[in-house]
Amino acid sequence: MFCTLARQSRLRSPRRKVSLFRQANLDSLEDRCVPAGNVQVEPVGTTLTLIGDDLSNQIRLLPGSQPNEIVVQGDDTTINGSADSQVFNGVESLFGHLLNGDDSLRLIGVNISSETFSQIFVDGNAGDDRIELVDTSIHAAGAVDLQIYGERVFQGFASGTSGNDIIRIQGSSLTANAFVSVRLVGETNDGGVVTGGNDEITIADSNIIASEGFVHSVTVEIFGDINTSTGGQTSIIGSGNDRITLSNTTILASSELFNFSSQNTISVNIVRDFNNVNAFNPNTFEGDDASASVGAGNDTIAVTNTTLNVRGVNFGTSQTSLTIVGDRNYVSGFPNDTSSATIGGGNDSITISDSSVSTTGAPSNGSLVEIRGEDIQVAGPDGASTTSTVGGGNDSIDVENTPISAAGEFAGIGALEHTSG
Ligand SMILES: [Ca+2]
Ligand SMILES: [Ca+2]
Ligand SMILES: [Ca+2]
Ligand SMILES: [Ca+2]
Repeated sequence: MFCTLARQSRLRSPRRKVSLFRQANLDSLEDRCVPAGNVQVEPVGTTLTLIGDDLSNQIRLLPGSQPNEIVVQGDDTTINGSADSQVFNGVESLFGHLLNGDDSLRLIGVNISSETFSQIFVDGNAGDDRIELVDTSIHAAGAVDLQIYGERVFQGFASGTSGNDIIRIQGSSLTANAFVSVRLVGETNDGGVVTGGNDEITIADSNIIASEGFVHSVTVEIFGDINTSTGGQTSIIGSGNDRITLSNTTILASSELFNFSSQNTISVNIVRDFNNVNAFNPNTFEGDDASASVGAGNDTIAVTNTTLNVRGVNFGTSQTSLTIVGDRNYVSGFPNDTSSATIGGGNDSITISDSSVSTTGAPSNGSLVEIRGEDIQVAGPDGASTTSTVGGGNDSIDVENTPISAAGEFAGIGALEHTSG
């Protein structure tokens, strides 16, 4: 899909015996999506802002000679108008908007640490974007907040994009002494159109850890598509063939060093397609028709070789929860107005294997794994017309070799809830 792939595979090719015909094809492919343009990179306090342009920008963020030093390298893309890489010191947070074009932003081997708070926010915007953290370490004494969006589409912004994005956290470490929050979203769509929306979202070989403080909380949210319509809006996402993978990863909230901690929790939520429709129009304070639809697609969610563990003594509660939802339709109606949410058919699969979910250390401990093929909530007053539709297909849910356990002095509850649609 991406120009980067086409380019790299050609560059790595040991032999260059390519027929003229094929050469011409490759060249035309590259011409269509050749990296270009300029990314404006500016430090604002300890935050590095990266703003692309409407061309296909391709940049790498590489480590400098010391922690919190970042080398920004453009690949056929200029940085602040220059073809040379540029070095920035004292970086604790990143804020990126890549705008139109098939953009690539990759952090490779970057090392950031903060005595307070670190936030990494990247929005690929319209286009088929690739956003990656590879072998990267982000640590903060307080909180780490990572948010990556393939695009955030609105009625008048980024609408019409194909939105086939790749978001990948690979071999990386996100750690804090209190809070770690990770939010990876293929697309949010508030009243616009996404023609494709086939996203690949991966967390692999990584550590997401809150420990060594007084309160420990880890939140991971992965959404393929979030379609939100209020009164008067129609939100459309195309095929939505999303692939979401969480593998070989440790997610830990631990108070082992401070046994007077009050709360340790882990919450992991993975939702593939989510339509949220409300016929109330917040601008007019009246009702209006509203609809949201995600097209058919063969989606997969796989959680493999992954550990979710809350541990260490505390005086409050410890809880670990893993929730996986295939299709979620929430519809709220308004009298005399029509609101509908539709998710097309497809052969969807949800797999959890060779993983564990465990909670220990508090007086009361809970471990909950909840898998829902479909999660539907429809509410409407008298006179409202509300519809939720989820297409058919051969869906499968498999849970293999995944112990769920909780143990405590007073209470320990481990549960697996399982509904398929
Ligand atoms: Ca883009
Ligand atoms: Ca761009
Ligand atoms: Ca995008
Ligand atoms: Ca999607």
